[in-house]
Order: sequence, then C-alpha cells, then structure tokens
Amino acid sequence: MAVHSTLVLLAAIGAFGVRGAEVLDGFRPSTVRSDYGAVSEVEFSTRLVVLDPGMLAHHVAGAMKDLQFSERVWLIGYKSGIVDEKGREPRENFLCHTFFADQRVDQHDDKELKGIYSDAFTPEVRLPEGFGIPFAPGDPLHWMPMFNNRGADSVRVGMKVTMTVIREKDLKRPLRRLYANLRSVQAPHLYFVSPGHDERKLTFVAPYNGRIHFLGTHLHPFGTSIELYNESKGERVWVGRRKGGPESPMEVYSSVAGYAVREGERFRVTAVYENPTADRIDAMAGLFILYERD
Ligand SMILES: [Cu+2]
Repeated sequence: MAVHSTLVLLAAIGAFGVRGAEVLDGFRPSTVRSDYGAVSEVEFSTRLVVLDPGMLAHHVAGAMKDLQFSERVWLIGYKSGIVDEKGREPRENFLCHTFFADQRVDQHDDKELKGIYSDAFTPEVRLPEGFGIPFAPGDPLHWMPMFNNRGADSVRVGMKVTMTVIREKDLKRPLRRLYANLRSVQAPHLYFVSPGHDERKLTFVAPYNGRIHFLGTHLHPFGTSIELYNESKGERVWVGRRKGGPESPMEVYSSVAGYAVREGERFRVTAVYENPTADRIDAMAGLFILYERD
C-alpha cells in the first residue's frame, strides 16, 4: 500500500511541477447570471490520490497546488467535489474541506485572508450578488484539499474544483471586495467527540469595522449547529443548522445588507455535536467569515 501511495504521489508531483504555479486560464461561459458582468467558470482538479482507511483531515502533499490566474478576475463562487476512478461521485463522502487563498490557511485564526473555502456539507459557496474577491495575475495562490476516509478500505479518488468568476474585462459595474477569516473552536482543528452531547466555544475580538456578508460552516458528520453570537451587544448574529439528517447540507448566511461589526466587539462561536454512536467520532467546527471593511 505504502509503495502504491508513493508512486501515485510521485506521478502527481511530476505532472504538476514542483516549482512554477499552475496557471488558471481555461475560462468558459458559466450558466450563472449576474448584473455585474458576464460570468465565466474555470476548473482544476487533482490526480487520483490514495486515501488509506482512517485518514482524517488529511492533506495529500501531491494534491495541494500553487496556482495563479492568467488575468484579473473577481471570484464570486467556488465549488468542490470528489470523483472516483471512473469520474463519478462516490456515495461515501471523502471531502473534508478545501481552502483557496493568497496564503496557506493554517491554524492561526487571526489572519485576514483573500480567499474562499468549501466543505463536504457546503460544497458550493456563492457570494451574495454584488460582492467578489479580486485576484490579479501575479497573486500567488495556494489550494489545499483535505480528505477524510472513515471507511475500512483504501480508496483512490480525486477532487475537482469549479470557480465562478467575472473577468475584469467583462465587469460592467464595480463589485464590492470581501475579505475572509476562519474561526475554529479548536486548534489544531481536528478533535474527537465522545458519545452524547458536545459543545465547544471560542471567543474573539473583531479586528475591523465592516460588515459580515457571508458565513459558511465547517462541521463533520453529527455536528448539528454552529452559532455566531455578539457578546458586546448580547445578540445572536446567526446560527447555522443542518437542512436534514446528520450528514445533510449545512445552512449558510448570505446577505447583501450584511451584519455590522465594530472593531473591539467581542464574538463567541459555539459548535454543537450530538454523537448518537457508542464510539468517539471525529470533529471539526469552524466558521468561514466573509466581510467587507469600511
Ligand atoms: Cu474537516
């Protein structure tokens, strides 16, 4: 197995090159419509990688990418998915989460990012109309796909990403720029939940004046909700819940009007898991926050 993994990994590194970034230039018309200009999409994917049983929050070295756009674009949507050897979507979910940003998104939650995320239960993020994240050709971009394999067998899968953009040359009206920040209740992000109810909290102080326009969650199966609460004002900003059972999609917060944030206000993130099994389960819990600065 180990030899097999290594070969796949080497094949992937060889094909992508270890130095120069992969250039994103294969734009094609998107079915998405926007008042702000013609919408395009651009895709990239990993080669097939081997996921051994029990791999959690695993970033396969050969699957990460350094990327750059060939021209100025405004990112307005981001979608990721898993494909098997036949190019089909497997029934089990091997996607943990992915980050696409101007830096490696690590465990330091205070960092302001220019980027976006997706995960197993929010596989597609679409920014509210009128907002975008601008990228220039020279911007060094990093993409980190993270996989889970909770099964008993090794699998070979790949990850495919479709980005929805408005090319600067197609822009009819100016878009408003969003910044991003990740707030996770636990560092390192992976933790384990015993049978029953589990609640974890994180507090942080807002480092900017602005407005939150999008909140996306990252939870694993049996994570039931994640809340953002403004302690300074004593009010709930938003709580995201599952739309169905333990592995159904998560709600997102998406608002053109947004939620006003003042620098120095204190916020609390509360993540809830309900573990109905007799064993401990893997967990992550974070909020991906997209905001506009005043
Ligand atoms: Cu995860």
